[in-house]
Amino acid sequence: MNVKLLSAAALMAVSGIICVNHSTPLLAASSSLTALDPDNDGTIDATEAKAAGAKLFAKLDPDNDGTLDAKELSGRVDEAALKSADPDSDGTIDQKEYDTLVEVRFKAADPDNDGTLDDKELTTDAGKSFLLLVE
Ligand SMILES: [Ca+2]
Ligand SMILES: [Ca+2]
Ligand SMILES: [Ca+2]
Repeated sequence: MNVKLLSAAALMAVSGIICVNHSTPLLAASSSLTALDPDNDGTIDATEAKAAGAKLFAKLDPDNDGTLDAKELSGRVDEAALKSADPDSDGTIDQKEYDTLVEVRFKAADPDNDGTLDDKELTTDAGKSFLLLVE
């Protein structure tokens, strides 16, 4: 086999790999991403994050009094985070404070600053912290 044939074979192999990746994007995406990505573009944008956050907020607040306390947020927001997310210091997080917290964690999980979270960004520690607020 001469060099030209070899490189042609390598090229075919590479394009074959790319084709496989393109045909299976949904299999590669995490279930989190799929669930949080209604427009199905493979990333979570700020609007989708806010909508998912509002949905979880309602789920965590079954008595519908509009606030979440430390107990309702346990495992998602620790004491220190709750304090910093509670500027009116009433010990609970209301929907507006929750929105802000989602926004803060969204930005922290978006180091490339393109305004969206992709599958890779969601697997980082910051990404996981963000997911705790939206699913
Ligand atoms: Ca999306
Ligand atoms: Ca509050
Ligand atoms: Ca990003």
